[in-house]
Amino acid sequence: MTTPQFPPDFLWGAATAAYQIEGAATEDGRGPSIWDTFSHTPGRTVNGDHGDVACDHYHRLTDDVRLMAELGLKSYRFSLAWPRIQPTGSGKVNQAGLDFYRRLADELLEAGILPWATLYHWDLPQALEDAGGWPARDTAARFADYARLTVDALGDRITNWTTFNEPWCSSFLGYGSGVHAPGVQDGGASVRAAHHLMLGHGLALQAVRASTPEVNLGITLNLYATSPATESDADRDAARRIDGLANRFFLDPVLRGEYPADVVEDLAEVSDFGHLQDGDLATISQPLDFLGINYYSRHVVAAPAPDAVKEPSNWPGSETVRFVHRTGVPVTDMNWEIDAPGLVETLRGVAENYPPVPLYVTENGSAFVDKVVDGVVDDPERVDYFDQHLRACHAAIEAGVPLKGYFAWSLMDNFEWSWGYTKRFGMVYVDYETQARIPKTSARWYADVIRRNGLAAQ
Ligand code: PNW
Repeated sequence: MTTPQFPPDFLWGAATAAYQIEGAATEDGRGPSIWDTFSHTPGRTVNGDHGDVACDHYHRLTDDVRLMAELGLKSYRFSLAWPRIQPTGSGKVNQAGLDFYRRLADELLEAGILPWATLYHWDLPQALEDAGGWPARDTAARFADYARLTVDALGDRITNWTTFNEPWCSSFLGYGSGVHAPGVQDGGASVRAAHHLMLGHGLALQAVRASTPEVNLGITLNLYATSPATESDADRDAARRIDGLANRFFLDPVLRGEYPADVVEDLAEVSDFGHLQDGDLATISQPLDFLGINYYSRHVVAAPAPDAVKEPSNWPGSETVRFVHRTGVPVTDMNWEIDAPGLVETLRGVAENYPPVPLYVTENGSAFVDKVVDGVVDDPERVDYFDQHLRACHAAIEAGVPLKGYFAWSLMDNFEWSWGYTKRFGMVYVDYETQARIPKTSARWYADVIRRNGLAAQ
């Protein structure tokens, strides 16, 4: 019988992102972002869903913080909408935008909850996209300005800041396959976007440290356990490619100041890296105070079929690699395989192969079809998902991984990007008609875990 206990200062949290929950898309001077444009373009999201209202969190902040306090959260990870703070992405600050996040931080602190802020969770001001977006180098400089002025304004009460959430998604989903905003399908542009996102991260670290040196700074990457479908050389090469693009293409520049040579070679047809300038990799690899890892699943991959045709893809240069499902492995409502050992593998992989840095799981969670029955939402599959993955976190800590905290994705059901409101990741159910919040069984369960600082006997 095991009853895993976590270290006394382990940071228990839950996460959300601005566009997914706030709503109030045109209020108090907020400018349009690429996600407003994208979601209002017919055919881009399921049912044409958009974030105009979402969970109406912008107007329900006080109630939502009370809910977090009831769950006993030690920390809350949220993102700031750049277009609330700089409606066109540069120049004059919109005071009302900063005020909203100042109020959020104050209410959290009042409730004893540590604010954990992300500066960019995908809502690029549309004006900056019109000027070239992430494939354009100047966007990195605009981001550093926004980061500096925001942390200058709020760094007295928010001490933990993440530059970017998942640059893999912003670059390869946004500019490669186009399934995310801005919906561009151009492999070369996606590689430039990835570089400029990382450059923006490095420039922001420099700018913020020069101006508000006392805050902790990091970045969040979405990492995947990756394995070949069989032990054949061809499948193993496919796995190397996908591990390269999903994981090492971001980890290596940020933590080691270099691009992985094999991935650069895989990308040769797509990009000559002419956008890479002297000094960029030194800028990108500024020391971090922490690394955030979002973990959801494992990629199991196989060599391309002989007749495979290249199409716009999340995987530039490796467009035809096949993603397979193992038989008998359960999946979530996203059709993502549930693979908790992959989280141990991922955490150990980072801890063992890169310079030491405190780690946080900044997202982990699952979508399932939830139903309200007699006012109750029972979600045993989600409880089981969290339980397995927290056991994985515990195993990683036992193995010596410097894992300092865990944020469940998500605090509440929300706008799941191109899936709109059809996928529910929350521990709290949201009725989008009434905006009622109903804590699911998993929320009660998580509150118990936090209270005990550990898991129950198994
Ligand atoms: C992450 N993929 O997104 C995001 O950080 C969240 O905003 C999101 O709600 C959550 O995971 C659940 O999806 C991802 O296609 C979206 O591999 C797509 C992918 C990965 C992460």
